[in-house]
Amino acid sequence: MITKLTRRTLMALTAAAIAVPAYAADITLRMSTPASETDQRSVALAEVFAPAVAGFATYQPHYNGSLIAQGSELESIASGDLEMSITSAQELAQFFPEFSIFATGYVHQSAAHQVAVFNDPLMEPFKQKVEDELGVKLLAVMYLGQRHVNLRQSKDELTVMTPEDLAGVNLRMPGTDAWQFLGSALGANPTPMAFTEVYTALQTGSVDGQDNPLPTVVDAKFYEVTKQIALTSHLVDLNYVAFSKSVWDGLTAEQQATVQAAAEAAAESGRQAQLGKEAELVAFLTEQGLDVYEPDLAAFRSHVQAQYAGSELAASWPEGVLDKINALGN
Ligand code: KDO
Repeated sequence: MITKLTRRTLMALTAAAIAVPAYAADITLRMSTPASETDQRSVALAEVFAPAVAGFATYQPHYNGSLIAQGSELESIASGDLEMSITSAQELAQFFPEFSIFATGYVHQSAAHQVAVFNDPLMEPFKQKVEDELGVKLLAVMYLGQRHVNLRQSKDELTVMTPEDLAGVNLRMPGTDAWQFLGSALGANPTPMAFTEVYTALQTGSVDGQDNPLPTVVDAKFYEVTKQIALTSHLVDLNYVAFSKSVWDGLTAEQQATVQAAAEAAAESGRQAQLGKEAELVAFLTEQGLDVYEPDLAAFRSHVQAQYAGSELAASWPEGVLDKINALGN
């Protein structure tokens, strides 16, 4: 949990970083992510973003959390030690609790809904706060996909139809409050763990399962060490292309426009690729011997929504924003 002191320290660091503008002629954009090089968001940034900005900046990606540990990327951008990351609403909620609204189960309905929300005026105060207080610009929304429950147990050993079936299941979730809340809201026993540790934890049985979209289950090879996927679709998950404001402020207006367009184009390319993979991977996973099936979605939705209603997280959501998000959906 980030303390108020830490947040004040970060704001001071950010102010210091902003005071030293980057030189637009020779810019290296270090990007750190826990994702692999073959993750569709990584591919999109390398193949679409990097060439678009190559005239004035060198894009330098670092994968698998090899430069900065998962969850520390925003602090690193704020302190001037990193230029870019693929951040999450859950990570932003560590600094600004109201971001938990975008990390809440069964709120976003689709990739298109995410884009509509990100481009809507409702998002402006959220973006502005991150920029002003953390020195991070959120350039575009990336689609990670529909998260599902992926377990070591076979379906014969444990069939997951309702949240009650997850009672006592040690479900790895990423290590922030918003993620842990979601794990509990699903009915499971959430265990915080960095993404890069998950394969081994599943292999050795130190957790019973994890939740991620199908393309991640395949890319990270979690299917090798698990036996079933209950298609709970509990979170249509997103990330943001996060960019250092101090670097941004050192760019010319034309370069800023190029960076902005490049981030949006990469996000769109990654979104289409990820949607394509989601559509085809049930067949692949079934061929690998996993049981992939749909539980009682109404039971999961109503249980999860009931956990958020009246919660401390929900108390941080600005008045009327949930209604606006819902109105932008179906
Ligand atoms: C994960 O740790 O499960 C997660 O899916 C959380 C996302 O916000 C994102 O950071 C992602 O990992 C990494 O990019 C690895 O795919």
